This record gives sequence, structure tokens and C-alpha cells, in this order.
Amino acid sequence: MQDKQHALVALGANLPFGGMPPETTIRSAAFALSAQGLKVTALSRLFKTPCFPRGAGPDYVNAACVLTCPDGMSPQGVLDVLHSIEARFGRAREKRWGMRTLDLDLLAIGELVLPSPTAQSLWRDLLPEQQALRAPDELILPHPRLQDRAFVLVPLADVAPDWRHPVLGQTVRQMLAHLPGQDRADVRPIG
Ligand code: PH2
Ligand code: MG
Ligand code: MG
Repeated sequence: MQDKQHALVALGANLPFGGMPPETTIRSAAFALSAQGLKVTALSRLFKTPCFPRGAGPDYVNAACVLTCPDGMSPQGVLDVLHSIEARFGRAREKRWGMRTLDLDLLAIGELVLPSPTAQSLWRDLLPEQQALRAPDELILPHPRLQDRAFVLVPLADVAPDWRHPVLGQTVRQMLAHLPGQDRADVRPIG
């Protein structure tokens, strides 16, 4: 899981697409990723999660997966495939933190830190009021908000509990233990 062949991806949806409920979209998206050469080697359970920010929209369905990437595929190449699948499932890239038919977030690729440890830390340490206003225009890995969100870490703990954050030095399990218990309890498995 720490090697650059393995990508960790968060899946989310809180709007139906073409009559499909979010649960179906998420499962179909995982299938579509494999068809694009990004083999889904593990898919978490699906979870129902309250929208962040609170009250901004309907509950989400969230999941996480591990992808085995083809030899030589660049991080941008992985991101391009994720974006093409979001588009196929009706995603219009408009409002930040808006509602979505499908959101595929690249969380990490092995131990890669992009664009540099200093820049990753700057984005990670952004104050909450700045987080709402500023979005990076380049790929930051690991995803700067990964350690903060139960709707990311709870599913991720299903598929990669021992993956270690290359800058923070903590595993998924450890990062999860640092979140408020209520945040964790709000992430409920479906079915
Ligand atoms: N994604 C967002 C904004 N808010 N809330 C939850 N619960 N789950 C998400 O995946 C999510 C969100 C923007 O990508
Ligand atoms: Mg996204
Ligand atoms: Mg997202």
C-alpha cells in the first residue's frame, strides 16, 4: 500500500444520476475504474454520512477504494481517469463543496508527497475559514483534508487501515482515532 502502484481514492455522491441512487452510482463507478485499467483491488463498505458543511445538502454516500495503477502511469494520468469517470456520471465541476452526482478524490499514491512536503503542509494547515476560500490549482498529495474527515477515514480504514501518511507519520487507524467520536459515529454503514 505504501508503493507508488497503489492509489487510494475516496468516492462520494449525494445526488441521483439518471434515475440511479448514489449507492448504485458508487458501485458503477468502481466498475468503470477497473475498465479504464485502474484495477480496484479493494472497495470498502458503503456509508451514509451527513453533508459537510452541515446542512449544505442531502446526506452523502461515501466509500473508499484501493487502485492498482498500470506501470508508468503518472499521478496526473490517474487524476485524468478519475475526472473522465466523474464526467461520465454527470458531474459538472462547478461549486466547491456543492452537491454532486459523483466525486472521486485522489487521496494518495503510495508515499508520494506532491508538489513538496512544504507545500503539502501549507495546504494541510490552512485555517478553516481559508479552506472555504482557497483551492489549490495543482495536485496536492496526500489530499490536504484527508486526516480531518470521518467520511474519508472510516471507509479508508476498511481497505487500508495500515497505510501511513508520509508527512504526518500516522496510519489511517491512528488518524481516525484522533477524530471526535461523534464524527466517527455519524458515518453509518448502509445495509
Ligand atoms: N464531499 C464534499 C463536500 N461535503 N460531505 C460528505 N459527507 N461527504 C463527502 O464526500 C463530501 C461532503 C465535496 O467533495
Ligand atoms: Mg473532488
Ligand atoms: Mg470531495
